[in-house]
Amino acid sequence: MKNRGFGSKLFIFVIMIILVFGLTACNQDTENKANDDDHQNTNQETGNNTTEEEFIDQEVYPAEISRNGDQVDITFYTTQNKIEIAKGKFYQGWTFDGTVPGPVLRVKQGDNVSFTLVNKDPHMAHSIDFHAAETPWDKNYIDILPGESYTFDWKANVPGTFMYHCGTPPVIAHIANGMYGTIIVDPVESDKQQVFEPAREFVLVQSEFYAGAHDVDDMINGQPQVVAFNGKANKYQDTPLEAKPGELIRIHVVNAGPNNFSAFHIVGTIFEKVYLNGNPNNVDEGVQTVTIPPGGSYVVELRVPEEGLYPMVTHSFKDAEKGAMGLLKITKDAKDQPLAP
Ligand SMILES: [Cu+2]
Repeated sequence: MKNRGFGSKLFIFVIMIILVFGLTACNQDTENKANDDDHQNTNQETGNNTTEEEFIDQEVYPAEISRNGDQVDITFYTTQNKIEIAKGKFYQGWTFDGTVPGPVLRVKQGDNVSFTLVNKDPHMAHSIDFHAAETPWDKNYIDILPGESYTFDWKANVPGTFMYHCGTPPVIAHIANGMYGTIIVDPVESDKQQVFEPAREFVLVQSEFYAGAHDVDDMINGQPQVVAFNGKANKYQDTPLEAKPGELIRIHVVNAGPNNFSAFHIVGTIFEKVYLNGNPNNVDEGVQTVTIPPGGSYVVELRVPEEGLYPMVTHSFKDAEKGAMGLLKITKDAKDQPLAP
């Protein structure tokens, strides 16, 4: 009897819980519906039938870079900015200096780098991790709180093309939201090491964008919405990278990830030489495709004899279809372009 009494009380209690939660959920549905209606009304008023999203778009502070002999001083500013990751598709970027990827840095082997990170993002901590540096993580790759800054020094001992990124947890989000870039450490010639011959150079950073800046679960378990070279899907379809027939082309390819490997390939060409991590000693010849892990890089060199269009892709075509595709245009009239146009 006692047990049955307890059982029926429990039954009533459970029913009440279900009713309360059911009603709350209904209320939320109604509220969400109301918000959706508001949104649609706003959109109808503006004649815009796409969903308006609120983006944080802070003032941009360009990076400061100065050199005195072999001393290089670099200051980066972290901010949140509205970025365009595909034609007409916007995303809440977390950025170094307002751009995704962040600025391309270029130093010489042997340089002393003094790096300052100023966190202008009022909402969260950020940090820096240079793959080109050898320095203690717990001392220098520390979280910088909003409004604060931190300076540390390191020496560029190893030549190559390296990734840098924000390393604040969850790292996957700080990378997926845009906090990464390229630092090139140009090699110094010695009896053990060659330097690269002059070439027309470009930097391409492959990366993925997921459902939203705060959807960490999708970054971990989902599939990217966009995969891009240099921050925007199909960026070089309408404005290709350009080079002249027969000239040496060197492309520094960094894979920022955060998750997918890149299988970098240029249709209609064979890489004359490829350099793992961009170190001139790590050379292979006559290569069709290079495998670049997240956090890794390859420098590829090629010469293209014939004028025409040559698509640059990741040969992992699910990601090429999501935007990791662009054109290399070989033309006698090739114009000068920046490293990462
Ligand atoms: Cu960050």
